Amino acid sequence: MANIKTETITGGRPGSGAHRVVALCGPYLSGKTSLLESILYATGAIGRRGSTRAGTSIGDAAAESRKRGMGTEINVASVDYLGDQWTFLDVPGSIEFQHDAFAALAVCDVAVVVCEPSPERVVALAPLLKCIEDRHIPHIVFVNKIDSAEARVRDMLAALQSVSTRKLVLRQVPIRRPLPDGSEETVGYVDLVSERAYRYKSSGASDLIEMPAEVLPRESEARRELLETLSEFDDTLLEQLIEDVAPEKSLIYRDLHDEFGADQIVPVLLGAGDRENGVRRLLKALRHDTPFAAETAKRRSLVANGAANGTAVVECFKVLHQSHAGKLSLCRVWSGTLTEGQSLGGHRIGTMLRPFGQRLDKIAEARSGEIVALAKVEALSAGQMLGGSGILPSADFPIAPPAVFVLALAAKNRNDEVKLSGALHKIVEEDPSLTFEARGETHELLIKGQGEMHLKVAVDKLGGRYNVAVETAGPRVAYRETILAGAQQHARYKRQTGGHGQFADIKVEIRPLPRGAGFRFVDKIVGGVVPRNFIPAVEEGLIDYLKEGPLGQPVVDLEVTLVDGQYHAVDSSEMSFKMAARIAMSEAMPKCRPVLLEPILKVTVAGPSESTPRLQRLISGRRGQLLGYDTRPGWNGWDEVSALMPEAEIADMIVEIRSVTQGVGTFRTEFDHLQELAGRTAERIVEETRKHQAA
Ligand SMILES: Nc1nc2c(ncn2[C@@H]2O[C@H](COP(=O)(O)OP(=O)(O)OP(=O)(O)O)[C@@H](O)[C@H]2O)c(=O)[nH]1
Ligand SMILES: [Mg+2]
Repeated sequence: MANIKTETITGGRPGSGAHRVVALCGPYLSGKTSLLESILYATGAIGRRGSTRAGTSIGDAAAESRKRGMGTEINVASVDYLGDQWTFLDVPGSIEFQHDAFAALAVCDVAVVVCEPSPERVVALAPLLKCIEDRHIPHIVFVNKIDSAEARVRDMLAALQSVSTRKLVLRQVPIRRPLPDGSEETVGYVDLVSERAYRYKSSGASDLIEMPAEVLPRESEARRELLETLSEFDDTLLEQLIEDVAPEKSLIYRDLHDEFGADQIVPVLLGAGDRENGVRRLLKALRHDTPFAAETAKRRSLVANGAANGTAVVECFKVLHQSHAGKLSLCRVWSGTLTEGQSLGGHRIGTMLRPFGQRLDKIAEARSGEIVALAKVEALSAGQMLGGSGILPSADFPIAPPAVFVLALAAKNRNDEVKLSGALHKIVEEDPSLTFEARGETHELLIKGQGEMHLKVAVDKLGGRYNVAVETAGPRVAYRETILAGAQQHARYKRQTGGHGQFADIKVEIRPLPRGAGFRFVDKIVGGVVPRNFIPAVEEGLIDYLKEGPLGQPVVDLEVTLVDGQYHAVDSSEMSFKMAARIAMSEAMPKCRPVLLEPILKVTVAGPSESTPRLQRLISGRRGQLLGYDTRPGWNGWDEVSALMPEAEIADMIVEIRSVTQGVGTFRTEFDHLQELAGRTAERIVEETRKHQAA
């Protein structure tokens, strides 16, 4: 298949009216939504600047976000800026909502990584930078909250470089002023290419000022570093530096543009998003250097999907279910123009909406590059492309991270069960990093996600948006039991009630089998002492009993042999042999030294190398048996610790893992084996099971 035709895409130079998409990402509470607010204000899209703290921002207007003062899903807002259209995708920073960040990164032309000015916290950027670098997304680092920065910018830069495999290029140096208490405050910046100095204002564009003499030595040092980095990719610039020729500014701008677009360098800008400081500088950098949709489509090798003669191709990156609008598929148009009422690949395009925070503006057409919400295209979900050839999976769309936190969920009102299942389907479609599963063996509905907060937000949505009140509990462990000794048992079932009686008599031999063997039934009846047609009923009776053994758990790894029996020509029936089998087992099993089996999982915990010893201690503290550790493939400076751990210790383990890894650690599991469990823990489990079964 051919690549998406680049000529069908408008633009290619700033001011041509093209649509470009920016992902605003970065760690939890680094100031992305506040920065978005300032961008909207600075570009004239809103007349008053709200704040996330006061609950008045355009972003975070969803009830779940406002309640917690944090982002819980993508905020989308488009603006007009100097003749171009820009859509900003402001994503939640919490690692528990990371999948939304990855979805936005999949479709953006550029990423702005917003971080706090604290060198000790750069570790929090690692998972995000890894995703951005793996996908070769051109990105800018915006060091935010510069007003409250205590560390020096050069230390911040060094820390950032330690988590970035791309070369960082500082574009600005701060102008600082000493405060009476001996500390300093940042009052402006020098732009290292134009060599102009600016003073921040509490609101609005910064003032151009004369370069303060005291900042000059730092400025020339930083500028030299910038030029040296650029010269690594440009021989002309390298020669000029060697010959001590001052390079033309146009050459520097061109190098910055090209090497940024090729994902070779990462510009670092400074600012304070909540007060518009550095915001216009950021917008200008975006305007000049952000690749256009056609270049992004090329970077991703997006296939044409029937994009001939201007046929539109769109990619869905997020689904929203709204009470009034129904299903909305948030899409990026990669080529062609989409018009309301048209048919695309066999699907009717109905109402089209442009999101602005919670507001949805109706539009009649969506052009290439644009972000649009398509109403009621039921078949279209995140990670799919829709074009002339219909719906196809989008090849490089990020896969949702594996679940690391599990809860059992139940509707408070039994009549709500159908409603609950419908609501869960919608919530999971909105957020593929959330899954649910009905687990028959423990009779639980499990909801699995990325952490406590993630699941709490899901529970809030169930109550708030779908009106289903639910209660949650820790998940139960699927224990098993087995036997350590064998036994022989004779059992007779006999009833005489008026006419037809019931009669069955059997003799069985029980013996333990090795782990993993399951249940085996052996028939050794000779001479028809138990007629052929009743033997399956005996097996059925055994299996029925084994669903819950003497310790209250399903019984595994044993063999039962039917060795002898008797029957009665009139009174015997399948039913009576089934009963006899049950009686034999209930009498024999307590004598077979039953023992509890607990599931043991192979666990691989990943985190930055400096946290490895703490992760090992955490595992040992949770009855884990360490198997070893190694470097994490593809992750610079990260380790993976592997261990065998009881399932019971894993349900809430992520909370502790995050607390010793600055929030970035994670783990995956796979079932390994069942292991005998004795002693006090076993007694406690048996007692709890009895209580639960009695309830
Ligand atoms: N001092 C200072 N505080 C800021 C700045 N930008 C944001 N904040 C504060 O930082 C906090 C978090 O801001 P948000 O904009 O909600 O952060 P966010 O990155 O969107 O947060 P999540 O989406 O939850 O990850 C708020 O209390 C803001 O007022 C800034 O430039 N300087
Ligand atoms: Mg936010």
